[in-house]
Amino acid sequence: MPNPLFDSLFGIHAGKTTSFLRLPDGSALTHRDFLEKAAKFANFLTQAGLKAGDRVAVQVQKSPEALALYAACAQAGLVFLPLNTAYTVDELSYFIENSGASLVVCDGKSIQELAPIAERLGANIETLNADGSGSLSEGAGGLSPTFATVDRTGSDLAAFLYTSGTTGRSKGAMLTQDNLLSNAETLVKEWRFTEKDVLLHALPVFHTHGLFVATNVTLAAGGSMIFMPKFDLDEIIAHLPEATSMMGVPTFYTRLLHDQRFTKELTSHMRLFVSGSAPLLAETHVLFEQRTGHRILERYGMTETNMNTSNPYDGERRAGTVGFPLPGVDLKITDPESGATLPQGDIGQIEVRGPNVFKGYWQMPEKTAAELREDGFFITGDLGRFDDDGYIHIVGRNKDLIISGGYNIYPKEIEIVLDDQPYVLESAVIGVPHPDFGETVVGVLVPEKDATPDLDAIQEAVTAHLARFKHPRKLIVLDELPRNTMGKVQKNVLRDAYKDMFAPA
Ligand code: MCA
Ligand code: AMP
Repeated sequence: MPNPLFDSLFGIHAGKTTSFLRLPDGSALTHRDFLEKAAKFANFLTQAGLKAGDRVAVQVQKSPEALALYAACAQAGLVFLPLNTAYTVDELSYFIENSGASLVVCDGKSIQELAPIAERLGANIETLNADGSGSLSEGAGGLSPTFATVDRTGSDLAAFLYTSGTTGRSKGAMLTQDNLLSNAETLVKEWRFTEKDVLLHALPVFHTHGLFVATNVTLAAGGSMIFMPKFDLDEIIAHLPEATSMMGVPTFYTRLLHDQRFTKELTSHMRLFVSGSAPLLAETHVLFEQRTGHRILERYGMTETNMNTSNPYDGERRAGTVGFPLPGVDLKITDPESGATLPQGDIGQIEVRGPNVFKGYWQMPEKTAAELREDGFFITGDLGRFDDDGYIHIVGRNKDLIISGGYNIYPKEIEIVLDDQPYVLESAVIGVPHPDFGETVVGVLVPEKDATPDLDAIQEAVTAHLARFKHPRKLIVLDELPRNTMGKVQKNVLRDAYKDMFAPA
């Protein structure tokens, strides 16, 4: 019975006794071990009553079992909904409620807080800990290591990824089997992945980059991964000699460059370094080549679209650009006001269309219609231009977004919390350059007349509501916000005023 995503990424490896996941402690999991774990989970999930199309919300630490749960959802036709481990209970409640998840899988440490929420929302709850233990593994342990794969078509939903927006309300991006599979297959070809590849995997597996790019590409190629729980400089340096390739956000590469152990010798055997999720400074690209002799391959994607463009594997990887549209992806630069395609070289908004582009936002037809045109073009909110050789340069954003260490942060979400605090009249949240994270969050507050907001209490309130990576690293109090003649807050003026706040001394 066909299930394109499961068959092409996982099923093809059935019975293989070659390593799929190599763990930092030296142990390894073969494809067969991995698929057996996945099948047991799939049996457990279906016996618990889950049916094709049901959503499974997952907030767990990175582990082989976390990945097996993704495979299990694919095999059972369930919609996998991975969630950042940094999200607070407040944030999680929204995702569980909005998605109508039938099952929540969380770390044992969160069960007390999440169980009442799951119950209120009518979802079951299971635990999966970083070491693979928990009620999910216990329940699945005695079940069959084979599972009759559930029939699906390419247009069926495979995953939801939540992405925030300018209104501060997160939207569930609905990704189909075809979206994920077409992109993985394209990237395998473009980046020349084969079964000989060993990918150093230090990204989280709850976002596109670590899950649908790094993992799916390795699976589609039949390669293996050195599966690190997180980015740890010492561990990366220790395991680089066993790898052929690595994918990371720019912070990975700037941190490596700051370490003198990261040398040409250490990387001479490597085939490929890929960067994405945030702009890689041309300066980092150049320093990396000087140090290692490798040119980082930069690509550009989004949660809603997976990967859109890539620098070439063969041919010039041009610093400061994101390369060319991937095969099958149409990309145009348009006038943000009229939507008309602009002449070659002009700066405008980037729109993309292709098999990679998502199906829309879950139960948000107006938001979908505002960003996804009827002819299939998705308005990315990024600003860019083609250069004379057809390379795409991303020059800015037409959306109020901060990217810190590869994580997206929508200022509105933070402003809503800040505006709600005692003695705060209004606020503006901006991103300023940061040497490690690329950008970081700064909150500007205007107090009510003759009042003095308590900044410590405000930080506490932020902590209660929002994931740590979204917290302002600095709060600034101003008498008023700069505004243009239309009354709109001029965030560019604020960004300019505080641009050197985190500059190295
Ligand atoms: C951790 N912290 C952060 C971040 N990460 N703060 C701001 N931005 C971050 N990205 C917090 C920690 O909670 C900690 O808080 C403090 O900052 C310092 O943590 P540190 O130990 O330095 O951080 P880390 O644990 O080493 O993590 C940094 C990291 C990580 C390795 C850059 O954030 C990471 O793996 N980022 C990758 C994100 C990613 O996968 N993005 C892809 C999205 P405290 O002060 O309490 O100690 S997919 C996407 O964007 C599209 C589709 C695409 O094109 O790929
Ligand atoms: P997300 O919402 O997490 O999917 O992040 C997508 C956004 O990350 C894009 O809209 C871009 O603004 C940004 N992005 C991803 N890759 C790159 C890149 N190589 N250069 C610049 N920005 C990027």
